[in-house]
Amino acid sequence: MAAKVWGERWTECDSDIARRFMETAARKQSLVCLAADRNTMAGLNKLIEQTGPYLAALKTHVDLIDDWTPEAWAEFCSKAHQTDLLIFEDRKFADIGKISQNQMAGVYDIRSWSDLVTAHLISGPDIVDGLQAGWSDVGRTGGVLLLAQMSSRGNLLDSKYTDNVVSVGKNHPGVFGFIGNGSRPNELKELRNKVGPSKMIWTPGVNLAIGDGGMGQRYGDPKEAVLAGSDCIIVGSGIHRSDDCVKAAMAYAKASWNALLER
Ligand code: S5P
Repeated sequence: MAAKVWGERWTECDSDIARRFMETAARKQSLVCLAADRNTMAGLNKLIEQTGPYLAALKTHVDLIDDWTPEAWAEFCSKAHQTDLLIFEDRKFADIGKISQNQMAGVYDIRSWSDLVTAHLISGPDIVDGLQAGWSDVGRTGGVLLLAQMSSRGNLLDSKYTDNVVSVGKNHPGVFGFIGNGSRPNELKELRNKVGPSKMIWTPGVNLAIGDGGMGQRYGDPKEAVLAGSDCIIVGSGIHRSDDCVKAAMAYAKASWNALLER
């Protein structure tokens, strides 16, 4: 099933974690990664219990949570794993390699529960090795998503910067894939051409409603993003701010899955 729907992404893929994601997505018929941007443990637990069956991955911002404790977090992560979700901590690491390795530990101990993390490449390629060393310090493996584009207006990731990120990440085994801008299908198409078929492109900045978000967030249509080359739509407020989160999660799952079949 996964091989058939994912086509060359499956055959060219160089990552076990990406294969896991593609299998989950095919089984659940959803390319949705939920951006679980709620600030209480109760809110997060409720959200994952309701929407888990319609998601292919879970994205967290662990430092947003007011009542965070290691125990409550462990329980939340085990709930995510029971629903077969990769856990993606959107930490946007940006420091030198050694400090990034150490930041994988600390109070939140991200290395022990995350399968994926985001990083900016602004400090140079050693950040990827630093993050990989973080996982290997606790005998785990994970993948790095490099920010090649962003969805927010006025961001400084211009096309030359994108090219540099892609040329470092494209052949790096520690790089799971790239964050692309889901709000601009044309930019995304260009990114897919640069990246080729072997790495993932995951895209925030998508919403089924028309119009942009607050504070400079730009939105595009999830179907257009997948047709342009996105492998996973990252959806936050479109689901967690909806009056009916389950219905919303199902709608994003359907839109993304149908778009993959069309692609
Ligand atoms: O360029 C980006 C990169 C990311 S990872 N733009 C983004 O919005 N994100 C993240 O995606 C952001 O941190 C948030 O968690 C999510 C988008 O949420 P939404 O509510 O706008 O859908």
